[in-house]
Amino acid sequence: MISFPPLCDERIYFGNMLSGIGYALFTSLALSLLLALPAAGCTMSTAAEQPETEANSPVPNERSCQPGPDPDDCPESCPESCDGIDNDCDGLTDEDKADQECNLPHAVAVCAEGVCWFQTCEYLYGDCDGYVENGCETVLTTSDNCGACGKACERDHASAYCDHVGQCRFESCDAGWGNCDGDVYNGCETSLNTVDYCGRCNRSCKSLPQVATARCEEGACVVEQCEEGYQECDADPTNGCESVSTGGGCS
Ligand SMILES: [Ca+2]
Ligand SMILES: [Ca+2]
Ligand SMILES: [Ca+2]
Ligand SMILES: [Ca+2]
Repeated sequence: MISFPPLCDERIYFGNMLSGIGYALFTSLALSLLLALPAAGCTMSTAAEQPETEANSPVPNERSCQPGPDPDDCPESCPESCDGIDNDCDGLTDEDKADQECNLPHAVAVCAEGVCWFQTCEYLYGDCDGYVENGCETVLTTSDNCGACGKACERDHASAYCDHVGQCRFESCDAGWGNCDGDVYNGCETSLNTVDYCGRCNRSCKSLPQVATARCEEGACVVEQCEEGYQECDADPTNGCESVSTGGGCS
């Protein structure tokens, strides 16, 4: 088993930030981060500081070791392992091949100074439970984790879905509600059962012809009182009080 040291704050921040950026970008940034961490105040553990673990111990011989080139300096040659030792006797310690041992599910981890370091998550995966050991266990294309850990895909009074790239997509308004400001991020913010927005966004009961007062009932305008000299005779509120009053009622 390979041990993974706890993340320092800068690493966590960097990982979260990267979860919203393209994978191609973060891979290059992740490598630069590795080089910049000590100077940035993110103390990097060294093999000497780590508790005695398997990762810091000599690798057992069962890993297809063979006699080494030098009986004194390198008596046996083994596959390179992330342990601070030049296992394969090529003069390089924990070189690229050791990174392959730092496998975490859906995560990028590299070997440095004898220890595997969690770098960041693969695109559309998140380390949402905070346990490095299981890597980035959460897929970020669900309604509960859409693009980021814990970021729910919800819109007020509307249906929405999380798409294949972790973007929350507006779908449609709930009945009786309208997206009258055109902003899908606040969902369908307007009740469509008011005098100003009756049944749809651009229908106001206040602007009906020759109507003094009207109300909205279940998304339809209802004339309450006509302006003087007019009357409502055709039971169609959309044309307001369409008839000139003769004083004798509707004929
Ligand atoms: Ca080596
Ligand atoms: Ca995890
Ligand atoms: Ca809106
Ligand atoms: Ca009418």
